[in-house]
Order: sequence, then structure tokens, then C-alpha cells
Amino acid sequence: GQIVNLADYRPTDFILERVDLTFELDPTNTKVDSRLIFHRREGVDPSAPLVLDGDELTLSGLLFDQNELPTSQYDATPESLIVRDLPASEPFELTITTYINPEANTQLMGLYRTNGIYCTQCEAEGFRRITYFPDRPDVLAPYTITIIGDKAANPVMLSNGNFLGGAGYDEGRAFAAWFDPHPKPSYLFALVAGDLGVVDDTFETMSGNEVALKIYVEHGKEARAAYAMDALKRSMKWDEERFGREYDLNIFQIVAVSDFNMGAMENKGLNVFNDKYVLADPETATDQDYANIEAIIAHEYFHNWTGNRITCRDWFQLCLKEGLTVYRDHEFSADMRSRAVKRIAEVRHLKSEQFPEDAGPLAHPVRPTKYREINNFYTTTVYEKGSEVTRMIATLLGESGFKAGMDLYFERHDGQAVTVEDFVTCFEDANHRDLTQFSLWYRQAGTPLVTVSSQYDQSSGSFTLSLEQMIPATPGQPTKEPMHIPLSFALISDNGALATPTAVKGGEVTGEVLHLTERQQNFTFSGISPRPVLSLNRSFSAPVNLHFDQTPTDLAHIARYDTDLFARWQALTELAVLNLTQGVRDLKTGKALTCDPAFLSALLEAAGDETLEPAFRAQALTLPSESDIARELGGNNDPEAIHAARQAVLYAVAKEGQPLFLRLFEDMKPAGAYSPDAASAGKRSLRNIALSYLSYAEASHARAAEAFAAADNMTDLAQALTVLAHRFPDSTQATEALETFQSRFEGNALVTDKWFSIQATIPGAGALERVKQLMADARFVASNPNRVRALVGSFAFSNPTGFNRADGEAYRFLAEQILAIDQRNPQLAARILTSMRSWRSLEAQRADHAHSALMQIERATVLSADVRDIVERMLK
Ligand code: DPP
Ligand code: ZN
Repeated sequence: GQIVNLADYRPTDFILERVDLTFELDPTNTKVDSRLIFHRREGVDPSAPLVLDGDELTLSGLLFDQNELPTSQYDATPESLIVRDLPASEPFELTITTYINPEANTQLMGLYRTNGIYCTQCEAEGFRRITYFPDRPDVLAPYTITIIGDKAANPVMLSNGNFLGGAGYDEGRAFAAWFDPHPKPSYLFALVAGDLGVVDDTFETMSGNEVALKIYVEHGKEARAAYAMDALKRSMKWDEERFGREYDLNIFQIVAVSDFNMGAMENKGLNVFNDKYVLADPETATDQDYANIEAIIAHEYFHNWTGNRITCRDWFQLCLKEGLTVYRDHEFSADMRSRAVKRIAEVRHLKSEQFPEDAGPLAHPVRPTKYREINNFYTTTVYEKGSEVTRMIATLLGESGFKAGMDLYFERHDGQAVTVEDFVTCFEDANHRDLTQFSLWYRQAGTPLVTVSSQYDQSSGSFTLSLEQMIPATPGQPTKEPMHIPLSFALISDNGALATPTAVKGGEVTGEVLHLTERQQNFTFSGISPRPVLSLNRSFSAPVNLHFDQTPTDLAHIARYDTDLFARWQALTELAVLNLTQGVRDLKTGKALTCDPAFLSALLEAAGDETLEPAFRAQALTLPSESDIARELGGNNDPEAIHAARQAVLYAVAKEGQPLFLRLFEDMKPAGAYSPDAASAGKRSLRNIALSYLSYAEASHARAAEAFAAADNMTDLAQALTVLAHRFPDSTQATEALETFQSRFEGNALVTDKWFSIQATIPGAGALERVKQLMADARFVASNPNRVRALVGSFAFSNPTGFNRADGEAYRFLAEQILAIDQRNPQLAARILTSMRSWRSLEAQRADHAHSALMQIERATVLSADVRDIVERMLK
């Protein structure tokens, strides 16, 4: 791949007016006729040729205004079609014919087959694998689609927009026609055809339009789409109420397919989903699965306005639709569930996935300025950090200021392909505010580090806070400008009440938000007595690392008194981190690990506090993960030592809290039949974490084995199985439970994925052999991305001790797998390879092995652009 630079952006020479596509479906030889109406943009050189994108295409026919074009007038290669001598200003029509082979399309980009179904994925650059086209997001046009296919094999034939009609076509074949009146870029095109079951419903929009809702699934799975349908209706309603956004076609369709590279895709009026984010019932889906379905259904639906009606000018602007839409789906889930618990989960995810990305060789700004392979920029930085940047705009402007900016954005840019600057300008204009410095969040990569110290002067009653920001160097960005960092804070008195200063000096403070805008800044609060405890970055108002040597006593004070639940969790986590990192150091120097009693009592107090919701208490009890600890330690990491220290802390908590855990395990069983609602899910999560601690305190698998036998839903079953398999991998109980589990759900691939990933994440050096054996299992289908992610992905991403074996065997294994996967599906291979993004922070011997494995990949003779881009950046 060539490097693409943001600075080189220029509009197309030709404007596309209309698109009319006819597909004659055939599993191995589908004919695509594409009629495109263009005219030359005003002011463009009349001799400039029309350049269309292709990818592995062969041109089979080309007509100009229905007449054959002389071959001297065009050049066709697999990658492009260039047509010369075109009219200076009047519109003309090109008819392009290509034949494509969906069955052979293992990349799952363009038109492909999954379980006998035709399906498309066009974002980012898949449409050019269907036909030659100006395949870029700033080319918008209305589409008319005709699908002709074998009648028996394709009772369902779908595309974007509204259904025009369909009937018999010729002997054995039928046709269906669709029209999408909303101009859209090619990446939002979709086609689905095959024999599918459907679940029907309707939604009445706020202005009284009735929308037909349809979810298509494999026959027999209809009942498992009920929750997704419910989530869709709630999403549609919420977007009307919260953002004033109404749906704009008379039909909205979702199709669940089993082979899909991403979670889902927001094609206009026809979302295509990885079936794992549609299908759920209590026997086979966990509470987390339900929550994911709700969030992703909402996310794709919300794209209808943030992404589809207003799209991106170019792919550098990806965060414009993704960061914003993630923010919207986060807010939706927060409204549907518990806001504090949702925020904790978001921050956990951000810190465990995005922070390492931002601290390693793959770091890039939320709005990058160059790429070699755009598929590699669907990252947690663009999505999650992009969402955090949107959240900060809302924090800076307040609820009504944010709403005014969003309303202006929808009004001003509807139907356009725009930039991050256009977006930010709407907030500036609606609020008469300059966001120039704030916009650095889009341009500067790296997680800012804010160093905090404080001083209290009893005699004057003044509290001084010294803040210093540092943004680490990242690839291509050695130096950084100071950013605008909004930090939510509270000063907590010794009795737990929040202190209100009489005056503030040194910088801007609005409400409970302090604005750090300089490299170094002192804020002085007066009228404070006695000495307060500072709670900083409450609700995680800014995605930064804090360096703040708060005493365990102060942290425990915040954990007990802060009115922001998130801040209480954050203080407990900070306490846990202190103990975990000290534990690693102690182990390395041969000292016995001891847990600070202040930490244990603060943690157990929160866990036992019946005034707090169970889901929060479960979050509090979930200690930072091994990779969180590695991140906190910063470098020269030994995953074995980290694992051992964490196990020791778990054991100490378990021993100290045993009576509490016994009580929680008894009390937290929700009454009645399983329901996926947040309150019941919260109880289950608290009960299951109690079970896990009891497995340490009792040093026995007996309770988990009983829980496994008694479970009447997948959440409890999978948790009990995880305790058995991870804590007692060599016990017959674990072996038997794994067998029971698999045979009970034989044939259910999504459950098999849980079975794969539970085994792939069993800690210890033995994991590699286990993974190899499972790859030979007949249930492992190497061409299916969900299977590969569940087994190989879980192993590489989520098994720190197993994957980081000291002998480097697992790195070599992964290198071989990456090369094999790359032959079929480069996007998937590149994604899984990012599991090694933190290799430089390993201790020397492991880092060395990791380096050799990466070199092994880099030296391969055949390598996709996707994997080459990742591996070269990781080695730089
Ligand atoms: N389908 C992916 C998403 O919704 C890419 N647009 O984020
Ligand atoms: Zn998205």
C-alpha cells in the first residue's frame, strides 16, 4: 500500500449523480452491471480523465451512453479503470460490467458468501471489489439496486433504502428492486440474499411515520432475535428523545451473519451484523452478551445520523462518525442501565485497550494524518478515545451548550461529507467559544500524564493544587503542545462533606471542573478548613494518567465518601494498584507479599455496603487485570511475577472477606426466572465474583462444581466453568465440566466460542499446547473470524502468562498463525497481530523472542498490505 496523506486531499474531478446497479447472483460468477451518471466538476481541466478504483477486478464491458467505447479511450487494470476524452461539462453515462466470485472471497470484503447467504461488507474500501467506482466517502449519490437470483435459493433479496418491488424474472429466477433516496457513499452499500428467517415488528416515529422493522436470521433462530429487536426499538426512541433524530426510511433491516470481520456495519437501512451481536437467549447468552447486543444495535442504528446522513469527507475523519457514535451509544447504555457502572466499564476498557495502544508503536492521533492501510485505523484510539474527546466537549460546554452544537451540526451538514473541523466549528459557533487548544485532542497522540501535588495551609485556609502536564512522544510526534484538560474534582472534608471554596485563583474553574490549559499551573482554593482530600478526574472527565502520590488513607477516604460513584471505584482501584505493583516488586526481591489492611478494609467495606448497587460492588471487587498491572509498572515486565502477585492479592482478599463472600453467594441469586435486566445482571455478577473468591478462600473446586451443576443460565454456567478451568485446570471436575458444556451445546457455534476462549485463557505455560489441540478440533473452523478470535485471539490478547511464555514458543506460534490467517483474511490477521503491540515493555528475554517472531513475519515473502503495515510499525 501507498501512504495516503491528509494534506493531499482534493475533491474528485467528476461528480457522481446517480448509481444504478444490477446484480445477477451466482455463487461463483456474479454479474454486476453498474450504470453511473457523471458530470465534470466546474473548473476542472476538460482533458482530465475519470479515474475509478478497483481491487482484483476484471473489466468485462464498458459502454459510454450505451455505446461501446474504443479501447484506446480507457485503461483497465485490477486496481483501476481510467477513462479519457470525456465531455467537458454535460452529464454522461458509463455502464461497467464485471464478474465476481463471492464463493472465493475469503477476505470477507466486497460481496461474499457465508453459510450459503450472499452478503457484503464495503467499509472502508470493499465496494471496489464489486465494481469500478469512485470508492471514497465524499462521493454521494442515490442508488437503485436490482437483484436477480435463483428463486429457490434466494427467497430473500435485500439492499438499502425502500423496497420498490419484485417478482419472477425468468425461469427459476426472481428479481427484487430497491431504491435509496438518501445520497450515500459506496461504503454504506449493502446487499444480502439467501434463504433466511425473519422477525417482524414496527416502530412509529415521533412524527407519526410507521417503520417496518425486520431482523433476518438463519431459520430456527428467530426467537433468539427478540432481545435485539427490543434494543432496536429502544434505540430509535432514545435517539428521538435525546438527540431529536428521527428515522428516515419506511423500513429498517438487520441481517445476522456468521462470518463477519467486525462487530456490525451500519449500511443505510440494512445493517449487517456479526450474529454474535444479535442472537441471545438465557441458555446460550451471558449478561455481557445481552449488554453488548444492546450497545451495538444502538451504535449501528445511531450511525444513521452520525455517519450516514452526515458522513466523513475522507477516512482521516473516521472519528467524526465513530468517536461520536460510540459516545452516543455509551450515553444510551448509561440511560438504559446504571450510569456509574457503565462509566466504570468504559474506563476499564479504555485503559486496558486504548492506553496501551497510545503508549506503544501503534500510537496515532484520534484524527490521523497519514495511513498505509485504512483497515488498520478502526482502532480503540479512533473509537474509544474519539468518544472521550466528544465527552470532553460535552463537559466543557455543559448539557445545553453541547446540545446546541449538535443541533447546529445536524442542521448545517445534513447530506454532506465533512471534517472534524466542521464538527468542532459547530460547537464553537453555537457557544461563541474558541476550541482551538481543545482541538489538539484530535491531533496529538499519546495519553497525557498529569502530575499532581497539593499543599494545605491551615492558617489561611487555602488549598493549593499544582498540576503539570506532559504528553509523551509518539511515532512521528516527538514534541507536544500543552492541551486543554478538563478535570472534574471535589474537595472532601474529614466528615465526608464536600467543601466549597470561597474563591479560586490560578486558572479557570467552572462548576466542579478545573481547566488545566498550561504546561504547569497552580490552582489556589480559599476558605477551606480543615485539610480536604482531593478527588480528581472524577467520572474520568479526561482520558489521562494521573501521577499523584495520594496516601492510602486519603484514597480510602475518597472510596468511602465521594458522591461520585465512579470516583469511589477509581480510588479503590488506585489502592489495589499500589498493593499489586508493590506485590510484584516484593516477589522479585524475594520478600513475602503483604496486603495493606487499609486496602482490604476499604475494598470489603464497599463490597458489603448494601446501599450500593450490586453491579458496582462487583466492579469494585474485580481487581485490575494482569495487563493493567503491566501498564502501571511501565516496563521490563515479567508476566509470571505479575500473575503471581495478583494471585497473592486475590488470596489475601478472599481470606479476609470469606464470611462476606459466603453471604453474597447465598443472597445474590436473583429470584424467579432469568431476566437480562441490569439489576439482575448486577446481582449475578456480584454472586459470581464471590464464587471466584471463595474458590481461593476454600482452596476447593467443590463450590464451583456445584454452581456449574445448578446453573440455569449461561452467565452462571460460564462463570462456574471459568472458575473450574482457570483455578483447577488439572482437576477431573474441570475436565468433566468442559465436556458437559460442549456436549450440551453441540452445534451452537457461539457457545463453542466461549468454550474455546475459556480454555485459551487458562493461565500458565500449558496454554499453548491446549490451543494447538483445540485448533485441531473439528469445531474449530479456520475460515470463521469468530472462531479464530475466540481461540487464537483470546490466547494472544487475554492470556498473559500463557502467551508470554519465557521460551518465546507462543510468539513463534502466533507468527505462524498470522501468516496462515493472512492468506485468507488480511484484516483479521492484522487485527490479531496487534496483540503484540506492547512487546517492548516486556523484560529483555521475552522482548527478544517477541522481536524475532515479528521479524519472522516481516521477512515472509507473501504478506498483505494490512499485516505489513502493522508489523513494520511495531518494529520501528
Ligand atoms: N461497522 C463498524 C462500526 O459500526 C464500522 N463502521 O463501528
Ligand atoms: Zn461505528
